Amino acid sequence: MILGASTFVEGVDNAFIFILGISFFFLIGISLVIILFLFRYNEKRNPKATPVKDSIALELTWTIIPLILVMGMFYYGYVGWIPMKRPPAEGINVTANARMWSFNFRYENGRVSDKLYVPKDTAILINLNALDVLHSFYIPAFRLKEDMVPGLANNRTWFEATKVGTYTIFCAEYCGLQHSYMLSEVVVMEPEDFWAWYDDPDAMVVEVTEDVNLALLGRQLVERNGCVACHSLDGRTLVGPTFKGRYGETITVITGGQERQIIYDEEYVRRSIYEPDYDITVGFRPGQMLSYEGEITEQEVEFITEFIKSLNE
Ligand code: HEC
Ligand SMILES: [Cu+2]
Repeated sequence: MILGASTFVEGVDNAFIFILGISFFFLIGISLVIILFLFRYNEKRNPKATPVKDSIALELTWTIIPLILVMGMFYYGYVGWIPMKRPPAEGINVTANARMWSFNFRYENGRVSDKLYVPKDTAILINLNALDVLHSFYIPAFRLKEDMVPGLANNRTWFEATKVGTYTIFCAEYCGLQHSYMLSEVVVMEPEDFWAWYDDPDAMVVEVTEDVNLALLGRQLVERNGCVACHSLDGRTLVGPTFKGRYGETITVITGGQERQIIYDEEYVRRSIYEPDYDITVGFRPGQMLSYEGEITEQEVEFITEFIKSLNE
């Protein structure tokens, strides 16, 4: 039926279609009976009502048939759900990090990506890690949804994709102001393409040649990492200060409870990204922005700085 691309699809769709089918059967059946009774038992045709009293047959019918139907729903639901709770022992381990308001994915070899790249027909074992508040990991095309709970041990899920393609990942738990920005993609590839991507040692470091536009790389990083959910590029104040027109200015921050003046320079951007609560920009609250230590490399900080600088032009 509706686009599906994992081994869970059949189980979930069977339960859905079974319940939907029963619902339609009763919707149509009850509507027809109501119409029929309107004619058959109206006052002209049937002036005197004959109440039914103590009918064992009737009682049994309307107890046993619904019981069978709901047990059928339970059966399909259970059969569809069990595989989700029984991950295979072997597979590719990925940690999915969620924060307000973006996802990123960390692989065992240290690769970090804002999209989830996976090979087809392979079990992907996902360790769900919510860094701040409740989120939920939802891939409709895989019929997969699992809450991400901060601090919950063993918060895991898994899937096996069956079709090459790109599918949306949503956060399905309202997690604050920009919740609707919180989405990513899972890219299912042929295994050889996936391993080529996975093993590419150069993929993490961008070679800086003359014609690479650093500010453009910075813009992509700022968009991919979801910084734009909190920092506008046009001067508006969102959750955090805007990136526009700040670079090079003397700004007032609170450091360890003391107000001080500092220059918004590369070092300040770097510290803001790795230790956001060290200097708090006046007028903003600490604890809103989480550290990107281990997620954004030193080189990427450089690109982001170039981008923030370019917003002054
Ligand atoms: C959840 C919201 C949120 C996200 C996401 C976020 N920040 Fe922040 N950021 C803040 C807040 C709030 C402040 C101000 C408080 C403080 O200084 O910690 C801030 C401060 C900053 C500052 C200092 C700005 C100034 O004008 O003084 C920089 C630079 C910065 N963030 C960069 C980033 C980058 C780069 C990213 C993405 C990799 C990012 N932030 C993601 C909320 C966020
Ligand atoms: Cu969320």
